Amino acid sequence: MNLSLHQSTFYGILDTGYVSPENWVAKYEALVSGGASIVQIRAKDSNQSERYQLTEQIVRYRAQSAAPQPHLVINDDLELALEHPDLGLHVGQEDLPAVEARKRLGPNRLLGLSTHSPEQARAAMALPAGTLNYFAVGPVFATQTKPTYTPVGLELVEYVAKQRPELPFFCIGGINRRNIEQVIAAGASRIVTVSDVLCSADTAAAVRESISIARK
Ligand code: TZP
Ligand code: MG
Repeated sequence: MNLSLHQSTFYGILDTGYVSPENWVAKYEALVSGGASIVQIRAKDSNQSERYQLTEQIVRYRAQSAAPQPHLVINDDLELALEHPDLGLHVGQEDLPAVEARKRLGPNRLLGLSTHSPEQARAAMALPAGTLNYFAVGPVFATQTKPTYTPVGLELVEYVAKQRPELPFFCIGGINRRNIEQVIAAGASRIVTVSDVLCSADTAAAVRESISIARK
């Protein structure tokens, strides 16, 4: 599989905090048809069997779909990622260390890491080549999706962009169609939005609009 993310602009998250089980596959489909390059399954409030079942639904949908599918990653569940050959993994600072995760995943799956400070971003950029496929920077703005985290502000986006990292980075947290322009102006070219697109009645159109603002 081609793991290059250089053409990618939008990263979607299928989050159980916003999407009910009845809408699970339809919202995935909407993120994909809007143009998401990566979709993450984030099921923080689900137990293991629910998480497996929700993942299974998406894996099955992808297998029978004729349309090209984006990368699919699981939040913080290496064992679940290893169950399905086309799953990647996203880890946070408190999760399995990225070097360890890469060893377990092998070279052919997507691996991403969250960062929340200049130190963490520098550490991500300094990991051995081939460890990460991308890192995330945020929360840029305050957000109800991750309410206990202090926003890092556009300053961290500017700082990371100035390092001109070879590794693609995605900005996340409180980003919506009204403020994407500010994030891009700070030097980003890739974004993640969760609630803005998931809470929209037309998620595919919201993703499309986000991408077109980001690429302007
Ligand atoms: N990590 C940092 S901020 C965040 C995550 C998962 C939540 C982003 O959600 P939203 O709704 O786009 O602010
Ligand atoms: Mg985590």
